[in-house]
Amino acid sequence: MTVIDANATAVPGVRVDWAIITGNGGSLSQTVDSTDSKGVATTLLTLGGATTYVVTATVTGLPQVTFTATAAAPPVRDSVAVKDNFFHPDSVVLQVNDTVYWTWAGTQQHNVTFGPGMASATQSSGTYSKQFTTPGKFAYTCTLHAAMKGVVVVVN
Ligand SMILES: [Cu+2]
Repeated sequence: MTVIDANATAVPGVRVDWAIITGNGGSLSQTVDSTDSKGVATTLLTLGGATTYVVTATVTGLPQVTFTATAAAPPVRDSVAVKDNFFHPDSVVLQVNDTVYWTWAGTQQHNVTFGPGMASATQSSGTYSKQFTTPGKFAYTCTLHAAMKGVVVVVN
C-alpha cells in the first residue's frame, strides 16, 4: 500500500500494521512496516488452507485498508492423447486422488510406462487410466519411442 498526503505526495516513515483477519493458516512476512521513500509499505501473504483471505493495513489516524486474496485450486488436467509419436499434453498437473486418462489417438503402437509394474499395454487404440494418490512428480515414457516422454505432477 502507499501512504500519500492531501497533496498526493508520498509520505515516508509511516508505520503500517498488517493483519490477517480472515484466512486460516495464512501468514504474513511482516506485521509491521514503515513506508519507504515512495510511501510504500509491504507485506507478503503466504496462503494456507483457506480459500479467502482478508488482510488489513492500519495507519493510525487513517481509514483502514483491506486487501482480499482468493486461493484457486491447482489446475486440473487429466486427459492425455497418445499420438505418433508424442504425448499431448506432455505435462499435466492434478490434485491428489485425481485420475489421468490416456487415449490412443495415433495409428502406431505405444505404451505409457512409469516403471516396472506401472505401465499400460502396448496398443494402437484404446485407453489407460491411473489414479494418483500421493503428491509428487511422475515421469513416464513410451518404451517403443524413447523421445515420447511425459510427466504427471500431483499436488495437494
Ligand atoms: Cu510410442
